[in-house]
Amino acid sequence: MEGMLERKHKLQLGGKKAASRGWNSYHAVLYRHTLCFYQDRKETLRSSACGLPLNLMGAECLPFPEYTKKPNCFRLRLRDGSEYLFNASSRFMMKKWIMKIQAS
Ligand code: I3P
Repeated sequence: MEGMLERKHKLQLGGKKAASRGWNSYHAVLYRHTLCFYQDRKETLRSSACGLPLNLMGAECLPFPEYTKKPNCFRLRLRDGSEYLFNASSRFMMKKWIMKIQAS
């Protein structure tokens, strides 16, 4: 699965507050056990990713309605203690991303 996602890095490795916690938009691509980010769709063809892929093994992914500044937020907690918030383009896409990430 792939598509546009807004991303906020909340906690870094070990659960410490991430240094840069603003929102950014990416073209996200879900491979088997990893989630990768690109500036836009054409960068996927060049394999030119933004940052390291997120390892989804042992991760937890759930809706995050507690975050009220964006409408379709979900939270991804990785096994290494880091945490990301994502905002999808619609409620339908949010549910689809969560389902696919949980199944990865
Ligand atoms: C962050 C930016 C984020 C904000 C975050 C700020 O500042 O304003 O939008 O998250 O708040 O630290 P900067 O751009 O200087 O990194 P929210 O929109 O979720 O509030 P935070 O420290 O509460 O994560």
